[in-house]
Amino acid sequence: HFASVEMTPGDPILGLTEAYLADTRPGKVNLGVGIYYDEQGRIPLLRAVREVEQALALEAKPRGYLPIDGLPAYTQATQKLVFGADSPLLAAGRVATSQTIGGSGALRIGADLLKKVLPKAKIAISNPSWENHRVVFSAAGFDVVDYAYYDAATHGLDFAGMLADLGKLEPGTVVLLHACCHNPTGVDLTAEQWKQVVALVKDHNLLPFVDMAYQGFDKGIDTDATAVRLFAESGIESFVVANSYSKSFSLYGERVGALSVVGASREEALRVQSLVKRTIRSNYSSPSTHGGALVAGVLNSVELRAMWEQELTEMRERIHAMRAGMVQKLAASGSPQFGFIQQQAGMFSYSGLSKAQVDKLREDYAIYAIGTGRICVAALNHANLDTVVSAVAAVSKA
Ligand code: PLP
Ligand code: TYF
Repeated sequence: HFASVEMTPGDPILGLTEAYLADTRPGKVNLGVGIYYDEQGRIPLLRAVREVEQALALEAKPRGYLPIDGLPAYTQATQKLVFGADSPLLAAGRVATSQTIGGSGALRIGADLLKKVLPKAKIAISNPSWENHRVVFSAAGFDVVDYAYYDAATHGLDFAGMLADLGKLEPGTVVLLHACCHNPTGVDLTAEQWKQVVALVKDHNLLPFVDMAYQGFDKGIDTDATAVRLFAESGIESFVVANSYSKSFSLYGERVGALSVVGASREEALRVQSLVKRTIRSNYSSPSTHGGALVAGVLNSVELRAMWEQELTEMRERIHAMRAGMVQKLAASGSPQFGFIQQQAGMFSYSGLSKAQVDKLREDYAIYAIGTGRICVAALNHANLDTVVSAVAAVSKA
């Protein structure tokens, strides 16, 4: 039956981790995959999460099925985090939120939902974007086009190009926007630029699909949700948000995310939610119990929520410190051209290193980065920073 199956190319990011793990050189550094590591180079288990986990273990609850759209304590807390506790949209009952299998699951359920509602619509993603955006929306049957985003000359945003491209899209086109900490570039919009994008999207009757996988990783929980809050205030009838707790709770493998669909009214949101549930049912029936219980346990406790916010702040500030340290040390090593790394936000930086330079980093220095030049600055620490800096300085002079 499977004789005709050919090898399908694997995920280049996850494939790089396999190569890294197989590397026996001491002092190797993995700047490939987007995971936050602490100062000791470990994936943290947050203190607030551990508290809930210990309490859950003592309770030893039975594991029945969750509702198709997840744990209500989880989806309600998620809505408040994403839209703001005082959001008029929430008060009006216009947001339909479902627990999903990570942010990736939210993207896929959202894609399947939109394909049913708008079968002819295309989706526009940034150039470049997280490669899985193309993979997921193509798999759901979408024609994927792109809009200008990154300007290699400035290592910043091509805002004029972005507005021009968005302005050319047909009404009804879905526009995928990264809320903050753009993956892979680290280049974000200012609040002022978001206002212009929101106005354009509204004017041209485009459908925004906001992907928020890094809330709290740049400036803070509310500031990082500026795009969502501006769409909410804009009077736009409908938009979609996928959010993920993988990074903000350091719960990668628990697969915790959510899909929120904003409708024109409470009644419309209820109808949309019934279709979302049908879509989830036809994919995987219902989400898993443990990860959602952890996040809900933290967000619904005043004390644990404060503890989590403190830990999130520590992660964010550590990333900022590593960016600053890298830029400063590179300048001191005779490579002052990397100042832009400090302006970029979140876990990633498009370093401007070429494919040949990235290959040299891996082959000669056991430092792993993505071929596009993307590095994960959240994997830097005081023990590996000097190694990385001297290698980057060496390959950029060669
Ligand atoms: N969206 C973006 C931009 C991401 O970088 C990620 C990273 O993993 C995701 C979505 C998916 O999140 P999750 O790991 O929760 O599926
Ligand atoms: O971009 C990254 O590195 C993260 C993690 O198929 C990731 O978003 C990478 C690839 C993938 C799933 C998650």
